[in-house]
Amino acid sequence: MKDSSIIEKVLSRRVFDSRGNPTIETEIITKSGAHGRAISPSGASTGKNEAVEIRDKDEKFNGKDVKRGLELIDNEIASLLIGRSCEDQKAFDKILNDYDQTSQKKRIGGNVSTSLSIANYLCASNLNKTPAFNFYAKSEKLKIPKPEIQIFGGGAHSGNQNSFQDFLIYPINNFSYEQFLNSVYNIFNYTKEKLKKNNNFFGYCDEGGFYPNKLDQFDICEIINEGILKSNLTPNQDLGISIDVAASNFYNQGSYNLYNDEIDKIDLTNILSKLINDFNVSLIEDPFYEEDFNSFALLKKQHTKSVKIIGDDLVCSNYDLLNKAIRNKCVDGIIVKINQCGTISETLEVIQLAKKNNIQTILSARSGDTEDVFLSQFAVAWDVDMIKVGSFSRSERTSKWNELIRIEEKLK
Ligand code: 2PG
Ligand code: MG
Repeated sequence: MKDSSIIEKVLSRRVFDSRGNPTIETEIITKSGAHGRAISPSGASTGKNEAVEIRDKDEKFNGKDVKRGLELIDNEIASLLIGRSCEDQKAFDKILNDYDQTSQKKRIGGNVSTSLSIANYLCASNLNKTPAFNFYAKSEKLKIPKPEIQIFGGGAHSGNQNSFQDFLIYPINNFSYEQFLNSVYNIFNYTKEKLKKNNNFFGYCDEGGFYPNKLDQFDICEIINEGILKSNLTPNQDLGISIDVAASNFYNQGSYNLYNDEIDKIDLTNILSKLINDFNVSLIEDPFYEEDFNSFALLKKQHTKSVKIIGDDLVCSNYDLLNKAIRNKCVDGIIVKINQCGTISETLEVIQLAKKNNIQTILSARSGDTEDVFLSQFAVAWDVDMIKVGSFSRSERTSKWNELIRIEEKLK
């Protein structure tokens, strides 16, 4: 073990995320002064099988404070990490998991482990004087993954104003990153003007996209299609439309409450089929309740040629659940979120398993995110297929799109 890689200090503090909620920031510093710092993001429409956050549940910050997690780091975990090498990420993450000993990080807290694990990874990259986008790179030829950018938001991110959670666009054609961002700018602004003109503008959701009033999923997709055409592009040829249904959010005991209508999974399948057939939707995330593997598989089979089915809450970046989804032919791709499993090592294992089985990987931010840009860097280093960090407004979102602009410059 190089002396310079030995961890000397583990610092922690309470900071605030993009919803203004408390969250954990940690710093890992080695003897030689190498340094990594990371903030834990936080989801709102969380999957049942995610690593759980530990929060204080007392009066302060409406029960959302993270003091207990900070005390855990300072009083118990820091001493387990100090004196170890930051360069052995697996050993570092094993210490966190050995301390925890639960299946969902209930003891250590997914928010504690995520922040520490990422800070350590960034520290090792700093020690090696290698930018994080190139650190332990998984491909010879680094590239910017396809971005998925939100135009409309909904579900848990908008006070449930509209039922589906995300309506996004992504490049199909061989666009440069710059060209794609230019079209997103046009479509985003076209949408804003159109909503205002028709009195449908209600607000901005947690990830910076619009949420309208009096518009359903078909109206919303209609506007996105119009926006694409107005930018002299063709839906389904140049740009794809994708949806995160986040169906668990409006599911209750066998039925789905869509815009206050109780419907069953057959009705929901019909709605999704219409979006695929008539509204150019070509990528659908979490179309059904997170435990309904069969319905995922059925929809995938019905529309094999025209749509890709993506699992987020279904898989929760969990190795065993991904294996189950692969066995049951449920998905073409998965959302990967570091804090769903809680460490870098587990995230990389999931990505590896996905790649081995030809499953697309989409690295994703959370709806409560921060100014940190490590996600853009990791997306390039880990050679994921796509990246999804929200919309084209709010700095915790644009910071990540902007970081990809900087990385692209360096890759030329
Ligand atoms: C999702 C994410 C990010 P949340 O469902 O894909 O959009 O939302 O972070 O609230 O789980
Ligand atoms: Mg999702």
